[in-house]
Amino acid sequence: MASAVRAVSELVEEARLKFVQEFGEEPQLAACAPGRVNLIGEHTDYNDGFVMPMALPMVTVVVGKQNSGHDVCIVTLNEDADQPRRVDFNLQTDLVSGKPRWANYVKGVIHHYRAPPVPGFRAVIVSSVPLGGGLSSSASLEVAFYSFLQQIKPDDGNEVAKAIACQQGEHSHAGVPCGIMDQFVAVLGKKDHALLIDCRLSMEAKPVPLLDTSLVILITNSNVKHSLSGSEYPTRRRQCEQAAVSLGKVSLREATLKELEEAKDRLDEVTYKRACHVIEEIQRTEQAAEALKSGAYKEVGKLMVESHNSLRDLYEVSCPELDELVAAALEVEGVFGSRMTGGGFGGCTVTLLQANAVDKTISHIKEQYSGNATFYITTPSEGAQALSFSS
Ligand code: GAF
Repeated sequence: MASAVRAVSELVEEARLKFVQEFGEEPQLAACAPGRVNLIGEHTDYNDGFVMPMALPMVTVVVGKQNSGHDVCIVTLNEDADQPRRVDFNLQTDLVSGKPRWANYVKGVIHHYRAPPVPGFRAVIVSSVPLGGGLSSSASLEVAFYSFLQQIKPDDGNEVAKAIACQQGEHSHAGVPCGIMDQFVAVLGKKDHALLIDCRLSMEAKPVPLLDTSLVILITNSNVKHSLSGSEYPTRRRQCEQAAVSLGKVSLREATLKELEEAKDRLDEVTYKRACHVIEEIQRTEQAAEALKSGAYKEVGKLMVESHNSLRDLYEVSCPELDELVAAALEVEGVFGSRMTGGGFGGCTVTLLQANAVDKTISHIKEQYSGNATFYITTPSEGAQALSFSS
C-alpha cells in the first residue's frame, strides 16, 4: 500500500496548536511550499541545462506572528532526532550558520530576503515532505519560509528572484552549492503539470500537462541516505565546471557530444564521463518533454531508464539500493520507466506506470527490495502559497 499524504489543513492545525502551546497566543500568518520529484534532467541544472520536475502534494507549512524587536524564535515539529527542535536568535547579531542545522536554511532565507530588514517573529514549522529523502525537503522549507516573510513584509513579488534568493540562502548558510531546480519548482510548481525548466539565466519554464488518469507517478523511498551525498555533490559541480573549461565553453549546456568526442584524448576518464552524462541528459530531458506531451509514455520510460543508467555508470551518483528498486520496478508489466531522482546516494526513485499496474508494482518491489521501502502515489501540485486559518 502507498502512504497517504497528510492534508495541508491538518498540518496547519497541528502547527497552530503548537504555536498556541509554545507562545500562549494565536499565530496570524501561514504559508506553505511543496517538495518536488524530478521526472528527468538530473544534475543538469547547475550546467545551465533542462530539468523536468513537478511539485508534490507534500509540503512544509510555517505559521507565525511578527514580534516587536529583532528576536526570532522558531519551533519545528519535524522529526530530526539529533537536533534541538527550538532555535532562538537575534536578527542583528546572530544571523550566522550554527546549530541546529535545520535553522541554517531559515537563516539563509532571511539573509537573502529581498525586502530587508526582516522584523522579529515567532514561528512553528511542520512538514509532510520526507526529510533527507531526495524530495527536496530543504527547498520546501526555504520557500515556505520566504513565503511566510512575504506576508510579514512584502517584497516586489518577483517569483524567479524569490527562488534565486532561497538558493543563495542554501549556498551561504547551509553550505550546499545546489542548482536552482528545487527552489524554482517549489515557487512556481503548477497543478496537473510538470515543468520543463531551462536553467540558463533567462530561466524559462514550460508547463507539460500530466492529466492522463491512466498514468501514475509512483515515488519509492529507499529509506537510505549514504554519507557521500553531502561531499560528492560539490565534487560533481567542480568536475562539470572543469569539463566546460576544457571544452572552451561557459557551461556544458553549450557543448555538443561531437565536441566532447573530439576532446576525448585531452580529458581524463572521469571528466569525460561526467560531461557525457550531462550533455546526453540535457538532450534526453527535452526529448522526454516532447514525448510526454504527445502521450508517448513508452518513449518517456525508455529515456528515464537511460537517465538512470547514465547516473549509475557515468555520473556515479546512484547506489545499490536505488539500482535494486529501479530493476524491480522494470520487471513489472505496465511500468514504462523508472529512475533515481534527486542528488543521489540514496533517497527515492520515480516510476512512470499504468494505473492498473500500481498494486502489483508495489508488491513486487517490496518482495525484491532488500531494505524497507515506502511508496507514494503522487500528482503534480501548486507551488508555494499563503494560507489562512480555518475558523
Ligand atoms: C539536488 C540539488 F539541490 C538540485 O539543484 C539538483 O542539482 C539535483 O540535486 C540533481 O539534479 O536536489
